[in-house]
Amino acid sequence: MTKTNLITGFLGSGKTTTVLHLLANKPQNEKWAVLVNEFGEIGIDGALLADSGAVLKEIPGGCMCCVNGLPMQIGLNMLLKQAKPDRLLIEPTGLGHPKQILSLLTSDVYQSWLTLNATLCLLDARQLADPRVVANENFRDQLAAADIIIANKTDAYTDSDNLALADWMGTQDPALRVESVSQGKINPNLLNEPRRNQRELPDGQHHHAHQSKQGLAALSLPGHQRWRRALNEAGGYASCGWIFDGDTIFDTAGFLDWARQAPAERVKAVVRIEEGILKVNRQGQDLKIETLPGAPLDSRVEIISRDKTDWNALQSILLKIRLT
Ligand SMILES: Nc1nc2c(ncn2[C@@H]2O[C@H](COP(=O)(O)OP(=O)(O)OP(=O)(O)O)[C@@H](O)[C@H]2O)c(=O)[nH]1
Ligand SMILES: [Mg+2]
Repeated sequence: MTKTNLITGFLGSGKTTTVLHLLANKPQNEKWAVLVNEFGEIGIDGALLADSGAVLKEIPGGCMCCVNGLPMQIGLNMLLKQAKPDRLLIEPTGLGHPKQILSLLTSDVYQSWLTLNATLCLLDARQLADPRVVANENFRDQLAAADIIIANKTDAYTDSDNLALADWMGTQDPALRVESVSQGKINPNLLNEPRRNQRELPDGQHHHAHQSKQGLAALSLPGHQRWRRALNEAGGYASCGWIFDGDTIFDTAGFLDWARQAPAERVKAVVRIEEGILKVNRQGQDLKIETLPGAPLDSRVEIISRDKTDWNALQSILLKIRLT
């Protein structure tokens, strides 16, 4: 039986950071797996989680309910039945609704394969001050479906964020466990807490543009194409992702300027630069930049925005800052 936890939380709240922290503290003799589903079609979290010591399966392109059909189940089956991990961490997209994935995990098919432990929901309390986030059904239902709330990014909270968090907690069941952390540094023992939450959730927003989906096809670059892009749109958010071939090298300073200035909630990238690999992860003003030696198989860039964005203008700059 694979001990399984769902790590939920709204867009950019720190799910992948938390998963990386947990993997860094994994007991050496245990085999862990991570299933990650992203809103964007290109899929960057897999690259951010690469080489972190887990068996990784990435399902890009939408919320779990849309991929609930085949890719999600194939990914889950592959991990459980072939990899047979001791533990499985599932990171659904921050823009998705938790109901379908929870129903799938508690369905008969998986009862002899996994034990569903506590669902941990990451919360960036600064988002409680954003009416558009608070009104978002996915944001609310992720919190409602959780067993433990992880108030993350406490290093960045102001007094009013702390007050907003205390006010929000005042509206919840007093028994609800809330842990405050930064950089997702939770106590790994939280993964052993049981799943107790039995709340009936509504079905959730389902205004997805299924017909525009390109699904897993967007992951590869056919023929001699140097680059391509893929779009996704759902629940008031839109994403544009680009994938470039392995020979494409970006100008480091130019790329960092582009990533800092792009008018978007979220910018994620793993690209090739002259010095090696550049990883960029931006949520609002939170920005993480890493450089690593080596060359990635391809370069991937993804932007998520809730306001109308001129993707072509962003794209033309991106194309100009290529060195090759
Ligand atoms: N200031 C601050 N930034 C943080 C903290 N934890 C994570 N971040 C930053 O927040 C951004 C988003 O973190 P991720 O872990 O990628 O968030 P996520 O929930 O996986 O994002 P999505 O998968 O896109 O929904 C990154 O730039 C992180 O470096 C924290 O405790 N404090
Ligand atoms: Mg993530």
